[in-house]
Formats: sequence, structure tokens, C-alpha cells
Amino acid sequence: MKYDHVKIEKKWQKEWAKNNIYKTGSNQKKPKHYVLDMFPYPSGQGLHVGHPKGYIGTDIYSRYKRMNGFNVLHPMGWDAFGLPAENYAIKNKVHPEVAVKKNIKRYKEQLSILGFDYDWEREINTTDPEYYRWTQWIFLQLLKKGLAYESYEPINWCPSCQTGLANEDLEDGKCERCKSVVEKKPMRQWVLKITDYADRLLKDLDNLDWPESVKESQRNWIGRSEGAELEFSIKDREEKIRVFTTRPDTLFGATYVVLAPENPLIESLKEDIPNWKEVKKYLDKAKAASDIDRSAEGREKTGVCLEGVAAINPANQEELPIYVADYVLGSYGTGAVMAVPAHDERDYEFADAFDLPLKTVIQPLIVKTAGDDAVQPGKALEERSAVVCIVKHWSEDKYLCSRWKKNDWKGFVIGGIEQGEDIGQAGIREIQEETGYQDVGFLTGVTTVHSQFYHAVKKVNRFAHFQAAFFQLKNGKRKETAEEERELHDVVWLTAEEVENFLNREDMKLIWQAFRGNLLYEGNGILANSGAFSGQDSESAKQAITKAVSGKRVTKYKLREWVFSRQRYWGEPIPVIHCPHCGVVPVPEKDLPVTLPKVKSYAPTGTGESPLAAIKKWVNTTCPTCKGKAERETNTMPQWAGSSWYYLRYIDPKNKKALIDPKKEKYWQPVDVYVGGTEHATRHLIYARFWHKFLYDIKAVGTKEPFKLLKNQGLISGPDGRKMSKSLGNVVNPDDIVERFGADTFRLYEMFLGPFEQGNLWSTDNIVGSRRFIEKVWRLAEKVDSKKKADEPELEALVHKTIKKVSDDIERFSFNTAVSGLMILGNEFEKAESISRVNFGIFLQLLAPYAPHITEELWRWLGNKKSIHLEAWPRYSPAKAADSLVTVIVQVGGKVRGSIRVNSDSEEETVARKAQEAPEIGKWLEGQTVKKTVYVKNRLINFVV
Ligand code: ANZ
Ligand code: ZN
Repeated sequence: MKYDHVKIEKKWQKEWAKNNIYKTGSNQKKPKHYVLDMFPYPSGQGLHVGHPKGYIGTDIYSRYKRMNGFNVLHPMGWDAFGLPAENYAIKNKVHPEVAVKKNIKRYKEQLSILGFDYDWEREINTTDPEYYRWTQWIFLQLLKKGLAYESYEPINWCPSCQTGLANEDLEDGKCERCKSVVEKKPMRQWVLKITDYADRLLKDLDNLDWPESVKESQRNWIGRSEGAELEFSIKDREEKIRVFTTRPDTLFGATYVVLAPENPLIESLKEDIPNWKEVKKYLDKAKAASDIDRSAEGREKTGVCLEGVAAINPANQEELPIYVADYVLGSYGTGAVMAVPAHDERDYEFADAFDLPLKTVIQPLIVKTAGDDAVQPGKALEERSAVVCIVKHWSEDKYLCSRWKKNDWKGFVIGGIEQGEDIGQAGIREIQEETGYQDVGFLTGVTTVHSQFYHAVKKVNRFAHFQAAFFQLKNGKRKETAEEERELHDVVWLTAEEVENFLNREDMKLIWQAFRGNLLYEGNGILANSGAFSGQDSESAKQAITKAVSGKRVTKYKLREWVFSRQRYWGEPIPVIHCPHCGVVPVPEKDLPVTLPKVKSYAPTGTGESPLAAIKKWVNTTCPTCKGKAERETNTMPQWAGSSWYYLRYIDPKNKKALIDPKKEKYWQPVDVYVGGTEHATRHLIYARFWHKFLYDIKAVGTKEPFKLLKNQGLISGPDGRKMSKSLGNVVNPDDIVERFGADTFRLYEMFLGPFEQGNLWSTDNIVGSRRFIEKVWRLAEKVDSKKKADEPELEALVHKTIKKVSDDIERFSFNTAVSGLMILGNEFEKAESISRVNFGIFLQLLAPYAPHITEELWRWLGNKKSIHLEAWPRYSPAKAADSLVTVIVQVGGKVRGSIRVNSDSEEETVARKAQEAPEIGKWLEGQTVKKTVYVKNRLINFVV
């Protein structure tokens, strides 16, 4: 029997399709499992070997679930609207509809030769009017609820794609598609109010079984900030400046106010600004930079003072200068900030560049929560004021540091401040006592830091108020210190650089930083220089100060509304009509779908109008309300519309009356496992969750979240380690690989490359290893002995252990380890004289999800009538798996030459015989006389020669 993969694979693919064996079951009494792939965008280039990795994973998983008695829904479809298809069509001078048809055909062929178990009866295509009828229907529901509206705000405009874009379509301020720098362009557009769902999108992430990294990027994308809006009045004017701040507790520390260049207030202050020309110049320049660049960390701070105007701090009526600076964004918060350079890094950098004053209003509070000196719960805090002495050498550039011997605290000389002492006096006394140095001069106070920790030496929880001060010794005159002082501390002289590395306490580090001139502190603490609020903790002061100045507590999000219209041809028409009398009128649901007209020219117009606007016959219509002359909306929906709900349509793909039948929805939703690339973390996966929640609100679906479990497949890169792409010339075509090695080998190879969620390199050389395994499986069939009732106990045990391993591994998407388990079993089969039919059958079943063709062929060859893929998954028997095998190391002349598996507690004689029979050991014994054997029970046998 020769293994002819081409013949076998073709034969079974045809047979499976003919018998429709992967048809989704409809018996709702059975448990269900919905396994979903992120459906592809059928581009002109077809699939490369990297694309199927995720599909192979879901294929294995869904086959496994089917064999475990689940009704499995594992569908496939096409996300075919949008720019790539349209640009491809323009470039190749074919109509997008024709191009898409052709590309889909090619994709489907490529998927088919891999032997996937898709239920093709449920295939969907987002460009099919029967599909997008429901995309339009969802839009109408959003419109009805006021969640879709027209807006004239400036939006991102890609000059090369000639269309408006949503924030999600940008990457580093550039068009994600063509990498052009986008402009801001004011234009009429449709917007979806995704921000109404921001809170729910954020909160419900907690319950999802998704990779933490994906959840975290969604959290950042949503970007929730709690804060306050405070009003600063402008001296001698009516206008007010509203600022958004997350730190109202720092209000007394504001030393200037900044307006974003986009803030319209600037223009209205024009007549009072003597340096208007300079200001205007800055405003014009600022427009060019993207928000992302402007908020980049470490970017040089620029800006211009609005001379002639001043803001009034509502907390203390102080007059503050007003600046315009582009580090404040027009699109976030209120487009204005109160700048607190002592407590905000960007303000700190700006103040540094513009020589503006700094005012510390938060004294750091460090609370130790971990380690030996963590505050011990239940014990009272003992408050203590202490002076922290930074002492400079009398002649060298060195500082005096101190280490507590008992607990290795490394800091400075510290001592309690006693009744009636000031910090200078306390410091001098302490330095003399602790170090013996006598002639100490007090120079200045440095900073205050509060600190809570457990004092292991004194055995108390301490709440220390550290006042740091700077001293210098006048000379080296020194007295012997007391015995008990020496027992407690070491003192050393260190250079500034050494001090930096020496310190091991957060509070001491902050003190040193302040001493070195860095007064920035962004954490929480205790208020100072803040009038009646001084002494209060910063958290509670947030509310108290907001209230005191009649501010408003608000929550802001980084998430922006979803800009939902594109000025392009290849998308779902937005189903509304503009009537000169009635305004925006929704297309009645009974008139859906509004189909895309067939056109000759679909290239973008460049005017900001969709090419559809030129098709008068299509545009001109009658108003559904007043029956007067009216025009259709000519903008189309973005690429992400159709993919925001496609997983629902698979459940009920042919329903003409509704988006989905609620009974079917109830049975199949949510998707049990969803597999796709990480690049969708903040686009598709946020949009789809938004639409799903909306559909839940209007009772079109019954679940709050669409995708329970999410898995990201790692990328397969080209042999050169770079992402596969046509332009790099490193693309490997799966068709060729399948032709040469077979789909089974290909599938096995991709799963064996490494952990599913990790990236790997493709290597056509290494695929040979997988091919050899498949060939071995083929050869093993010849060893099957139909009369044999069972295999040797060890082999029986291994078979059952493998059942357990493969099941557990598939369950947790650890496909590579399951393959190694199967390989081990394959090797043991090879060593055996013969294999029982039952066990070989189990082996085939375990391998079937990975290599569906060869296993089907051999399964039938064993005499089975039913497809292996419809069989029940092998039952694991713990009793059979519980072997008593142990591995015994075999040495010849004291050198390790191999190992054997034997039943534990075997006689020495048996072990010796087994060892001698093992081929890899026998060769070392050839021509030798064994003088003696040494056996360490169940562990090692040594042949002394
Ligand atoms: C004063 C202040 C003091 C601030 C302080 C921080 C620390 P997130 O967390 O990202 O929401 N801000 C407000 N609007 C801004 C805008 N349009 N462009 C740039 N920065 C803006 O950041 C909120 C903080 O960012 C706000 O709190 C404000 O600075 C600044 F010790 O106000 B803060
Ligand atoms: Zn009308």
C-alpha cells in the first residue's frame, strides 16, 4: 500500500461534501459549541501559509467538540466591503463586485484543500444585499435611538484614500491602510455614539475569558478618567476657562493655565492680546501635528503666552498667566488645563522650558504594603516627626549615609524632633549623637515626605513625618559614639552617584531626588500650602476642593464617537433620505436593502463626496414621509460595519424576516470560542461588543457579550523572520505545500511549530519531519492484528494516557503538546510486534482532528462504515492508564547508554534481560563480558564489564 496523499485527500473531501457530514446539528436538546474564526477579507493575493494557522486550530477544536457529542457550529464567510477590495479593483480596473467574487472563489478553494470542517451552507458575505439588509437595519435602529447622528466636527481625512476615517483606523496618526499622514477636515458625517457604551464596554471586560493583553488594550483605548471640571475666570472679562483635571486636589499648586490651540476662547480674547501675531502663528503651526505626536512622551514643549490676559485661580483668587500650547489637546476634556508643574510631568517640562514657578502642594505619602516593613494590619500607627539629615563632607564632594544593621534600611541620619526644637537643632544633635561629628552647620530645609511602615527594630507601625534638611560639616572633628549607636548603624561617606544606588527606601529616594533639584511628585499624599485644606489627604481633598470652588465631578473617556461614514463606493449605503421639508428621513424597513447601484466609475471623487453622489438616477428619490422630491444619502458605511454582527447571522443565515430567530439565538449565543489575530484588539472587537450591547438593549439578542473565550493565534513569519508579504518576496503559498506534502502534513506541521499563541518561523525544510510521522502512521496500519484482544499492559496504559493528554491539550488549545503525545504513542506502536485493532482505532481517532484525511482512509480500511469524524471521542479509562511502569536508567561500564520502561518491582533478572534486548543498549554490550550487574531498584541498572 502506498501513501498517496493527493488521491486520498481529494477523495475524502469530495465524499464529506457529498454527504454533508459537517452540517450543523439542529437538535437543541444536545449541548452546543460555537467555534468562530475571524472571517477573512478576501484580498487579491490569496492566503499564504501564515493565514490558516488559526483556522487549523479552530478546525481541530471543533472536530474534537463534535466527537465529544456537541452540536458544533463552525462557519465561514467573507468580510468583503471596504477600501482594500475597492483599491484593488481600481488598480486592476475591474469592478469591486467582480473582483470580490473572484477573490472569494480563490479563498474558498484554498480553504477547501486544507480539509476544514466548515458548514458551507451557512456561508455569508457582507456584500450580499441579503446580508447587508440587516446591517442597514441595525443602523436604522441606532438612528431611532439617537445613537446615529449627523455631525460637522472636523474628522480624520486620508488624502490618499480620499475618505474620512475613524480614530480606530489610524496608526500613529497615519492611515492604517496606506500610511499617509491624515488631516483634520471639517465635513458632514455620520457618527455612532459609542461613548454611551463606554462604561459598560469597560466594566464587562472583567468577566471575559480573553487574553489579558487584549483586555488591557481595550481598557486603554476606552481610557476612563475620573476628575472634575473647574472654572477659572478671566480677569476683567466675562468669559471663563473650564478645565478638566484628574487632580482637583492640586488646585492651589496651579501656576499657569493652558489652552489647546483649538480652543475657540483664544480667538475671542484676540483684542486683549498684544502679541496676537505671534499667537496666531503658533496656532497655524500647531494644526499640522497629530494628537498622537502632540501627546508623545518627552516631546519638546512649545507654546506662547497670551499676554494681556490673566486667569483667576478660584481657590485663592491668584492671577495666573495663560498660555496656548499644543501639549493640550482640543479633542480631550475641555481643551484647557490648569497647569500644576510640581505634580504633573508635562506641566513640569513646560514650566522648565518657560521658566514658570513651581508650587508644591502635595507632600508625598509612602505606604509600605509589601515586604518585612509593610504596615502591619490591626496595629495602631505611631506618629512621629523626624528630621532627615543630608550631611555634606567638610572638604570632599561626599554625603553621609547611614545603614540600619538589623533590617538593612539604607538612608540618612534620622532623628526625632523633640519638644521645642527646630529641624536645624534636632538635626545637629542627631548628627553628633549618631556619627560623632561635632561641628555641624545647618544650611536649609529640603522637603517633607510622610511615610508609613513597620519599624522592625522598634516593633511598631510608624507614621513618620520626615522633614529633610541640608547640613554641612565644618571639619572632621569627631568623638567616639555610644556603644548602642554603633550597634544600630553604620555610617559611610558616598559620592552623589553612590548615594543614588545606595538608598533602598522609597521615602529616602524621594528626599534625595528633591535635594538634587527634582521636585516633581505625581503620587498621592498630604496637602500643603493649600489654605484650609492643608493637612488633608489628597484623595479626600479631591472632592472637598471641587465642592469648595463649585466645580463639577465628571468622568471622561479617551474613546471618541465612531465616525461611521466613508466617501467611497464599496460599502453599505447608509439607509436615509434627505428631504428638503422633512430633513433626515430613515428609509422604511420594508424598503431595505438599499442596494448599491451598478456603476461604471467608482473611483473616489476627491471632493469629499462619495462617487454615489454622481449617480443622479440613484440619488433622486421621493421622501417616504411627504412623498416630495428628496435625495438619498450618498456616504457609505465603514469596512467594520458588516463584521460587527456577522457572528449572529451564521446562526440563522437565511432568515428573511429578522436578523436572527430569537430561539436559535438563545441556543447558540454566545460564541464559545473566538480565534483571530491581535490586530483586532481595539477595532473589530470593540465595535462588535458595542453593537452587541446595543442589540441586547433593543432585545434583538439575549446576551450582553458576544464572545466568551478569545484566543489569539501567533503569527507565522517568513523563513527570513519577517512578516510574510508579497513586497518582501517571502510569501509561501499553501497550495504548493499541500500539493507536495499533503494537507494532513501541513496541518500537523503548523500545529507542531510551537505554542498556538506564540509566533513562529515557517520552514519548508522542517515540514519533512511531520510528513515522516504521517508516513509512519500509514505504515503502522500494517501492524494491526485484528485477532489481538489487547496490547501489552504498558502499551494499553500509554494509549489511555494519550487519550487523556490529547483531550486536555486540545481543550486548552495546546495543540503542539498533543501532537508530541501522539508521536510518542506512534513510536511505541512501531516498537511493538503488532497492534490491536481497538488501540490503533483509538490512535486514529485522536489524530483525526489534526489529520482528517489519512485517519479517515485508515479508519475505513479497518472496516468501519461510518466517518471517523462522526464517531464518539475515545473514552479514557483511568484504570487502564494506571500502569506501574517506571523508567530505569541503563549503564554499561558506568556510562549511561539509555533507559527502559519496566513494571515497578520487577525482578533484577527481568530488568537485565529487557535492558540487554533493547537495541540501543545491546550494541554497547556486544563483545563484552558482563562481570556483574548492579541494580538500584526501579531506578538504575549497571552492567559492569
Ligand atoms: C491638573 C493636574 C495636576 C493634572 C496634576 C494632572 C496632575 P488623563 O488621566 O489622561 O485623563 N489634561 C486635561 N485635559 C487635557 C487635554 N485636553 N490635553 C492634554 N492634557 C489634558 O489626564 C487628565 C489630566 O491631563 C488632567 O489632570 C490634566 O492635567 C491633563 F498634578 O490637571 B491634570
Ligand atoms: Zn419629506
